[in-house]
Amino acid sequence: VTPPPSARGDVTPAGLLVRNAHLATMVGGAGPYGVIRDGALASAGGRITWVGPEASLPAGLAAGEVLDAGGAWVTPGLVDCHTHLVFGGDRAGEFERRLQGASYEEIALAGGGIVSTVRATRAATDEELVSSARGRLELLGRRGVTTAEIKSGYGLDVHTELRMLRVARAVGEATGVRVQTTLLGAHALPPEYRDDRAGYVRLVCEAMIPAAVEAGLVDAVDAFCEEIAFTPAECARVFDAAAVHGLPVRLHADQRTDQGGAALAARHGARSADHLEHASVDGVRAMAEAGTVAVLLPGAAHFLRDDTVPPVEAFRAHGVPMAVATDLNPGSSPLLDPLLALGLACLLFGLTPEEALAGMTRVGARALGREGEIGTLEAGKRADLAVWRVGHPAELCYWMGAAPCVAVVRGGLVVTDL
Ligand code: DI6
Ligand code: FE
Repeated sequence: VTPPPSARGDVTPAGLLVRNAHLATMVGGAGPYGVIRDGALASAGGRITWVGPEASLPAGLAAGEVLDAGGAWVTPGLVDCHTHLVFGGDRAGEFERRLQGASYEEIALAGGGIVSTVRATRAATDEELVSSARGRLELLGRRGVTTAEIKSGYGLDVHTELRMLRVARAVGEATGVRVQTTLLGAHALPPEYRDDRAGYVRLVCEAMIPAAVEAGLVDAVDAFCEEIAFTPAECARVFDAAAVHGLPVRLHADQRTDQGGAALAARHGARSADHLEHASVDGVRAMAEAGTVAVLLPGAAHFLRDDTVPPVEAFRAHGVPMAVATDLNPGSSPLLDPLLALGLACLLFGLTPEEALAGMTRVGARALGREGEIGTLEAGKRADLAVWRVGHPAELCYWMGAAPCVAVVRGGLVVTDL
């Protein structure tokens, strides 16, 4: 890839022409990967203005900066629609204990697990949180991610949850990766509320959500519906509070046990239900009717050594769109490589490479409610692209540990010093 002369400026270039590229546009219904071989793409003002075979490039579009991709593949910038990448500390010690036989649930019930990361996050300074989260987001960015969702959920008090959301926004600004924030106050019961579950759910609904809205820090609300976390009724209360503020909702649903989470998410018109290893076919049907996206997180299944496969065949049969994300978090998915998430989605869950890549582009965008703006290479969408040194898009799922991303384009601005 030859960098254009003014690639490092921090202004949006007036016009960019990407040429000598094979495009995986990921436009639905446009054939496998929406491929355009020997393609070109033009952008102006940060938006894509033209996509097609280079041979048909209209003459007027050739002006402005040129990125010669040298025959590389270009995809939409990756959309990692489910991460928890702001947190203090790590859980490598817990990993060791699990490998000696302790289960994720046993550790959680003994006061470890999510709550141990809550302790570390509350104790961390803003600078510490920014610096560690920034490193993780930079890694994702270098590996082709141009939009990431980041959840709170390791603060579990109003002050620290807002701090997490502020850090999430700050690392977005610092890295240039577009960040969407999600309030996950209902992630675990904090120790100080051990004997007052209802009181904590009230805190989330009546204090946390309004404070996050007031501070302008929140784009969506999530909850963890699980035996070790919150009941369906408690999650429903959180969803009702989100609805009062017009916030879209999502749910950590049926990850470890079938709680009817998929159907609960659908009943509340959730944008997505996530994990879903144990979701029932009834739940899948309800999601199809509600238009709820299934977000698959194979990094967590792999890291927790859970061989239960989400009902992928049913998602296909009922037309539920499948997204794929890293779930980057310290306890169940310390996964810093978006392409490894794609590979695991294929190998553990049986997605095709094309489904997996669509899951981290077009469908990931839909899980964030941004399908009109990002996720495919089409005129009118943001010029967010990733450039890959591969011979075919399936290689993005095939290699394990490769680093084929040679450039990204963010809003029409080329970044080659990855
Ligand atoms: N499910 C997950 O996989 C993460 N959160 C959740 O609700 C795990 C969070 C952790 O273990 O720290
Ligand atoms: Fe998660």
